[in-house]
Amino acid sequence: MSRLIIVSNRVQPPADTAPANQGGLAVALASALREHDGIWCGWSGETTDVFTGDIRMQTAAGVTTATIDLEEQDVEEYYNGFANRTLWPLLHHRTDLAEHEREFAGGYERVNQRFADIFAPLIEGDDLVWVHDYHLFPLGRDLRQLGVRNRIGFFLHTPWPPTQLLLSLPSHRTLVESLFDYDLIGFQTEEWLNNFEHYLSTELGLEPNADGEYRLGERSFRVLACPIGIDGEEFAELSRSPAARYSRYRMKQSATGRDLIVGVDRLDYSKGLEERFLGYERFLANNPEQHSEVFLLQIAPPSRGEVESYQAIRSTLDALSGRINGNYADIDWVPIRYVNQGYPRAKLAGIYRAAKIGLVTPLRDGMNLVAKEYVAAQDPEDPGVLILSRFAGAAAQLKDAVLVNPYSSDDIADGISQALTMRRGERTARWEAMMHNVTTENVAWWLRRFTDALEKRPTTR
Ligand code: GDG
Repeated sequence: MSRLIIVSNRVQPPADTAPANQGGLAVALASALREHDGIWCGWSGETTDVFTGDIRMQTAAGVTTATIDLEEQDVEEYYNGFANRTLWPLLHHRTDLAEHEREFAGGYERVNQRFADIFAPLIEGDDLVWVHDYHLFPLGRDLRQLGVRNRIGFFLHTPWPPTQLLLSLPSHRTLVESLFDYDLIGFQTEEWLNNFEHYLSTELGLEPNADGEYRLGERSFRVLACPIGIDGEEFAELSRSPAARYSRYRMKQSATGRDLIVGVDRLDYSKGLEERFLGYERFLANNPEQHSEVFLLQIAPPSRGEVESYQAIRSTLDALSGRINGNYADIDWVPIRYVNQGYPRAKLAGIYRAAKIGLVTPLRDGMNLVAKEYVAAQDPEDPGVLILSRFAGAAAQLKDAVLVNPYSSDDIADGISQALTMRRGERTARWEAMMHNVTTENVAWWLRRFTDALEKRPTTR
């Protein structure tokens, strides 16, 4: 089996030294690297006064990482700038929030070039190179210019937007043309893939050839819809671990017989938190008899706090949760517990298991791993109900969730009522179907499908 060189913006330390709030993607990539020998390359998350290009190589928990530090200006222009102020909102259909600044685009190009210069020498023989996410769209092109001829694949974790929205990006054509230096491009769902193919067809006049390739001059790629999964068995086991049991016990104690509705999301406008709070408020308004019977626990660790739109969402949510609690709380009941910190995974697993409802309502999401984790953590004898936005990539697989339109407060409110009154037989039937998906289309399946497809591409470079 070929070695796997993974490149992503951030490299998280392997599991045994990981911060407690390590996310699902980090866990997924680390397990990919344990299976294939290889190296995980990217930014350390640290800054330096002057870029030196020194690589820090580390091996821990069976995973080798290669990291570099970036300059403040790099972080400002590439990460906070082009990646998170321009691309992220655009990819999530928020053209209103996307900022188009020349220096952001310049910093993005510079950092991608730096990644290529520094990491290209680590690529050997028949290594497979797998580039991740929107921070690194042009990296394939930059690696080719340095003479890398290995197979290189790219996977996009976010949605790919409809063509009319993408056209608002001044450099849309350069960006898409640079993708032809990859051999394989993966998307989370058919929908994002279809949007991409629509662009290729309408803007570049391209259709796939008989081999299913898109070709531009000498360069060609294949495309694949390949939804990311979690390690469902491992997460289910984690939810039964002593740490999770203790967390579930604590949660149940503090719930004092009330039904828990849980939400867990990075504090991000794409996650639909404001709309979720409004939907819950509508539920409270429509169901006075349910007051004191339920509560919503929203865990929302802050992210990208340097970006203004993230500061704005934070103050909106502070105000909204304050208003709802102010209007509805009683001396012994608070309708929303809203916390801005991360928790260890085992603790989270116990909280998911204690919750009667998992409320996952992003306005747009590439996949959404929280939905899958919530399913995996349920007690098979008495599972809770997943309420899921139809606009999350995960909705294409988790069809037995209660699917809602996250923009509609009524829809969210009705979903909560439906879930709270759902009989055990229906809950179990829905959960079994979803659990089957979570454990079969799991992270190992995702990894294998992508790397197999990449390995099968003929070497033409
Ligand atoms: C991007 C795409 C796609 C959250 N809070 C805590 C915590 N988390 C973990 C969750 C989950 C992960 O972070 C979040 O994953 P999501 O998939 O929900 O969302 P993004 O961060 O936006 O991820 C998304 C994903 O990439 C993978 O392709 O699904 O669509 O946007 O694993 O559990 N983990 C811990 N404590 C927390 O407080 N330990």
